[in-house]
Amino acid sequence: MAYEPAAMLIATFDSDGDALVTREELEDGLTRTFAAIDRANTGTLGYIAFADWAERYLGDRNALPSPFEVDRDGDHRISPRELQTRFSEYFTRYDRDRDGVLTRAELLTIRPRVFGDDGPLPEDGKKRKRRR
Ligand SMILES: [Ca+2]
Ligand SMILES: [Ca+2]
Repeated sequence: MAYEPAAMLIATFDSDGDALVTREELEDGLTRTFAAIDRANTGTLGYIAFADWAERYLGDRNALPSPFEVDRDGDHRISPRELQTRFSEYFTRYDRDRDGVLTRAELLTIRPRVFGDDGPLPEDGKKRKRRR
């Protein structure tokens, strides 16, 4: 069992301590992390600043999501909306029972241990189509 970096970050956004994360808590939490890195208040983060964000909040500069998948319009800047959109997708993927709330169990990734199989790739491990 493991927590993906994005799942770990989402878990920290539980602001009322009930160990559940709502979409509202997710949005508020992301807004706070964005503002903490965007100290100059420019409104967007370049890829270097995004790596700073990832290092601080995901634990590693190369942790997923990558800037390439977050930067939907490809302008090499990460806007708050782009960050919210990417994490909204994570929320949808993790919310297995579709009740709009993430439990710790839903955030946990359980990888079956099968010999010769390194487990299912998370959705984000595969190449994603840029746009549909
Ligand atoms: Ca962008
Ligand atoms: Ca749920």
